[in-house]
Amino acid sequence: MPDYFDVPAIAYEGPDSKNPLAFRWYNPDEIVEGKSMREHLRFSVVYWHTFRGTGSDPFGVGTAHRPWDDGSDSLDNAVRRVHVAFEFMEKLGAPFYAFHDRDVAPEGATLAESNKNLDAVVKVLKEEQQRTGIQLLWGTQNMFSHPRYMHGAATTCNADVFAYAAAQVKKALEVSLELGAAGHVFWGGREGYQNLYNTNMKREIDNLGRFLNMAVDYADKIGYKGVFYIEPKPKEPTKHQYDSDAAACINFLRAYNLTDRFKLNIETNHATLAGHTMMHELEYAGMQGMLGSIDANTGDMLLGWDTDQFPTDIYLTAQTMLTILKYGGLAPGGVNFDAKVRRESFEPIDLFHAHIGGMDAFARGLKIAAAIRADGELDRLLQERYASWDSGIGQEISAGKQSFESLEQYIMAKGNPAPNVSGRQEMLENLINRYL
Ligand code: XUL
Ligand code: CO
Repeated sequence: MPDYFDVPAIAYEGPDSKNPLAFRWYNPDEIVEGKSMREHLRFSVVYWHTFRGTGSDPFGVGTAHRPWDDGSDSLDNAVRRVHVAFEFMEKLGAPFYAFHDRDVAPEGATLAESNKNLDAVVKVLKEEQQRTGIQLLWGTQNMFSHPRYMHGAATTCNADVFAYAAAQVKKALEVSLELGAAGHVFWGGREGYQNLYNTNMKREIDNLGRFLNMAVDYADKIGYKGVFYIEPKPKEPTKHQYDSDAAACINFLRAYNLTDRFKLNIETNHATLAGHTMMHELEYAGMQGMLGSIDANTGDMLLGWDTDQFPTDIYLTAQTMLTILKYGGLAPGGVNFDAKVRRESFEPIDLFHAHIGGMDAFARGLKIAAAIRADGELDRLLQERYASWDSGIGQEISAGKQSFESLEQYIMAKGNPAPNVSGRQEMLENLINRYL
């Protein structure tokens, strides 16, 4: 097998290293809170951006220089890409990857032909997984690129397209089973609307609930036991996606009896498009027991779309890891780099720089979060803030032992509530800065 990247395996060299092709923080075997960094972070490389991204944007064609790719839709090209991908992931030391069905194998003229192409590539993926030990974090299906899905897939107005989508997911689940995927993602693709004048929202959302229940039934039937994830995103491509944020997704999952089988895959840039922070979305999912996995990336404050840039901001990764540690980690989910190099970074080596930076930012975020937790000061301050709920009237309210009438009696007798205490916003922000 030829070497497609003229790069040695990326090693940990420590914070003082000036080598751009080395890790300064990600030290896979280093133990943090009793687990190795490798186990905490479970890094995953995405096939769609890293091996299929061309660097095109709405204003111009692709710029990416990928000498191994002949640009054709041939199976040969697809199989060669598999070898490139595994060489890349092996050299990077990423234990996981993720793909959509159409990322790895060309779409044929019929579904039967697409399935045949997929089978041929899955065979090679499986061999490469066995050779390297790299595993599939999650599989998924592309139900948004082809024109048949212009009105959506599970939420389409065209029942035949719903049937096509069901058959496509059936096959994708068989692939997830075959490759031992730890999870299977449903990102809403074109499930949403541009205009409520032509949309029967109830019918569309009922159909989405029905579709995902059929997916669960089929997974049970074939014995696929991976976790299902919904990936919230508020807009793009439609102006209103049904899975708009963590709260909307959890409400949907409850309404359609899907919470046993589904968790959420929270993506940073989607959180910010929804007007939330990543920490908010993680906290919301975590407190509901629905935090599954994350798509790690970042947007650009000055661009209004899903730019999917690699994360380098230590504040962001520290907040992300603080919340993830609070809810007991991500496994069997992971930190999946749903991120792309920017158009100007067109050389293959840029793929390494981008991932190394993202992995280091997360490793550093993990260490900062663990230090904050070990110190315990933030926790103590939080507990103190809610101390009124740990005894007396607060404890009784929490235990369900009070009513409006008894509370009226209580406060009438007391006269005025106990005085408020400062929220100490600035002090807390300064406290976090101490660990960075
Ligand atoms: C789209 C997005 C997807 C999902 C998988 O914004 O994030 O790539 O992660 O379908
Ligand atoms: Co994503």
